[in-house]
Amino acid sequence: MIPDNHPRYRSLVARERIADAVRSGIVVVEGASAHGRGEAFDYLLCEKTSESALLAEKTAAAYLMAADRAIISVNGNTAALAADEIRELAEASGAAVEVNLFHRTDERMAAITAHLKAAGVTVLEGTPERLLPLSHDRALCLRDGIGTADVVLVPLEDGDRCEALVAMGKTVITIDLNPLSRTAQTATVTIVDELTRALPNITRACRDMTPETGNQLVAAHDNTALLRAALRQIQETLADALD
Ligand code: PTJ
Repeated sequence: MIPDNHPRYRSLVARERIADAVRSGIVVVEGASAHGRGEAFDYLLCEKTSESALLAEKTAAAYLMAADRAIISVNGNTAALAADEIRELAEASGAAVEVNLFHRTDERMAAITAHLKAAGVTVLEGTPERLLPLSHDRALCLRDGIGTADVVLVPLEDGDRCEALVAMGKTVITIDLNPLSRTAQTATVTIVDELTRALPNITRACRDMTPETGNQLVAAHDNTALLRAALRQIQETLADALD
């Protein structure tokens, strides 16, 4: 039991959730390693949402609200850390939720779907098809979901699949604490922020969005500038520590 006055309470709770979810089969062991990489980058970002990340979150909300067919793609880590936040974002944005896994097994698909449903998330279900230009099961998705979506939110995504989604002409929004990852560098909108801080900010922005603000955010969007701002943030953290 982690005392709630512990200075690193949020981080320790998240780590414990990931460990529990590894034990229950929702998160793969590789997901625990991915989480640790995220923790390290979050340290360098002072575990806070930066101004540029908040702008990215508002821009993501603008794309989601303007979409014809928006999908939130959920993997094991996202389900374990943020089932409630996913439900709220789906409600606020009108986006549908699809479970889409890198390490895909029928057992994990069922466990993650059940976990999301228990949190009140409506999950798209159906027969997956090989619709993404990728080998192996990473190509599988639902035709009525990611297959025909124009906007896809893929938190903690792998670089190949992000590239494949962009190559299919989709607007890809990612949440990734590593601004140097291939996903971060390839996505249309990269949110360099921690998942459980980012999702409520996107939800809030969806609720407050007007068509005028949305159009302005999309017109002004510059992902390279967002990535550079995140790298500068890390540079400043390191420079301050050296002072
Ligand atoms: O559940 P599955 O089978 O779909 O597998 C999911 C993982 C995460 C294992 C898979 O997508 C994967 O291998 O991802 P990567 O390529 O390791 O990328 C994960 C990225 O997410 C890394 O750049 C991490 O820094 C980042 N990350 C980890 N935890 C968080 C995060 N970003 C935001 N918030 C986090 N909590």
